[in-house]
Amino acid sequence: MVSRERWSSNFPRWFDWILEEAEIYDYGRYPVKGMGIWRPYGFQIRRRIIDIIREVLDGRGHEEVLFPLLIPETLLQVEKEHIKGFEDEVYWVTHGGLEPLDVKLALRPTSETSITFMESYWIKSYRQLPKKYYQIVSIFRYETKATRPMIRLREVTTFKEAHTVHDTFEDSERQVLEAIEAYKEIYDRLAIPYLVSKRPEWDKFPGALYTIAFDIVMPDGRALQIGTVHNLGQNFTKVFDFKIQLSDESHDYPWQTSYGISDRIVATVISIHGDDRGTILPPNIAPIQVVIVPIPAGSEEDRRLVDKTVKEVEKLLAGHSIRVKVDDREEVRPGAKFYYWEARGVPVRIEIGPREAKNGTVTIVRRDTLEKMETPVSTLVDELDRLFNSIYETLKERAWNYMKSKIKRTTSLDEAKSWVSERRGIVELPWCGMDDCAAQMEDMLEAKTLGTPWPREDAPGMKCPICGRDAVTWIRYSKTY
Ligand code: P5A
Ligand code: ZN
Repeated sequence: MVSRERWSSNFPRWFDWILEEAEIYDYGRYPVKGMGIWRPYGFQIRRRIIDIIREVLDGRGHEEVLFPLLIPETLLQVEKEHIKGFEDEVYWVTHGGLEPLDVKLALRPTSETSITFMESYWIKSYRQLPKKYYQIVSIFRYETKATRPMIRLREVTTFKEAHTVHDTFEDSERQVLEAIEAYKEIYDRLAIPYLVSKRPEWDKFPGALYTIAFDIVMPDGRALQIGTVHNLGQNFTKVFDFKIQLSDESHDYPWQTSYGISDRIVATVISIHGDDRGTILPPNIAPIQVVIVPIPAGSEEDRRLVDKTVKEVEKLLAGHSIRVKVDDREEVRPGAKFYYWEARGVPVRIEIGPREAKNGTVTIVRRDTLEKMETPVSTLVDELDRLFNSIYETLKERAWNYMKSKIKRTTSLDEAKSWVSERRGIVELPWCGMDDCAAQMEDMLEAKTLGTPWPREDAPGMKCPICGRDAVTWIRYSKTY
């Protein structure tokens, strides 16, 4: 049993507590490290998030596909930077039964190689482009940093990977922008804030020209990368000798991008909207949007009236496609039920006692502010509609304000150092653009660089705190997950 923890003061423990308390995800019991189990309540949250991802990508012309889990070593090792980046993270299948395999098979750590290989058969002409594929699958990475539920897994079970092909570099650049817009839309719909950075050369995706990353600040002040968009250039198409016919009849290697998000997006929704009582789910992804708790009191007749009203209200809401649940457990007292559903993040609680039943009203409690109000049943559906909207807006604004308060722009290395070491969030310092200076700042701050603001920002009149030269932009640092 993980004991209840405060969200603000001991976030990692709080996260373990909520996954267990709300029966979202079982982690640490299954006898393979880095692999967790989605329990029914968590699975439903995850499914609704995946629905949003699909809607956003499908709406922007992406096509869903499904590739094999196994990638032969001969494919995986074609792109040199790529295999160098992943070689110490790959799980290998070496046997089929008792027979050693001729060619080792990797459990995909990502699918650039297998997808590019097949695209070279399917795509012959610029007329077929742009092409935008995606799949939502498990990937495997033998992570050596401390594994964590949903956040650093060895089996990433909710890996959405998009892969696109273009006839020109310009079109791949346009695709990077589109991917960033698509991700913003996904995060927005989950009320998740984000900070967009261009990763430094040494931290880009293996095989990419450059990487744009989305980060958020978790409640413990550490940054978590929640998504990345890569321009792959012609790096993969060249090594797979994948050529297409261009509009001027010539032949050339096409251009690619890829972008991914993972289980981390679920971890983020649960965490960023939490408080000491548990999580607070945005109504659009909450498996249960309204829980009705009958308040038993008064005479036998009163109780019957309450029961009848509860059933009527349940039917009314279900009839309007509101995901409603009646908690009619007799052995549990109302107070314990409140606690139970608050931890699970149900956005709205309705209480119905004899007084409400007689008046034709219900008492509504919103999970985000814990405000109480009484509403006539006759206008309840409209009221809930308004409330769901208001809860979403409140969560979003709260999360954005929280993140903004965790980002500090400063010219002083000392101030930056105390900001990150006290786990207060991300710092931004002026930077001359030299890798050496960025690396020195990493050492001095004992923090990782997230890279530079995207879109790019100037730092007029500022000096690099390491070498004293004119700063060309800002650079971000933080303790990270
Ligand atoms: C883009 C999709 C890629 O793999 N290939 C296909 C590209 N990019 S990435 O940055 O390496 O991963 C995409 C996102 O997945 C999350 N992530 C993880 N989540 C949980 N556990 C892990 N071990 C893990 N590794 C990566 C990150 O959010 C990352 O941005
Ligand atoms: Zn410098």
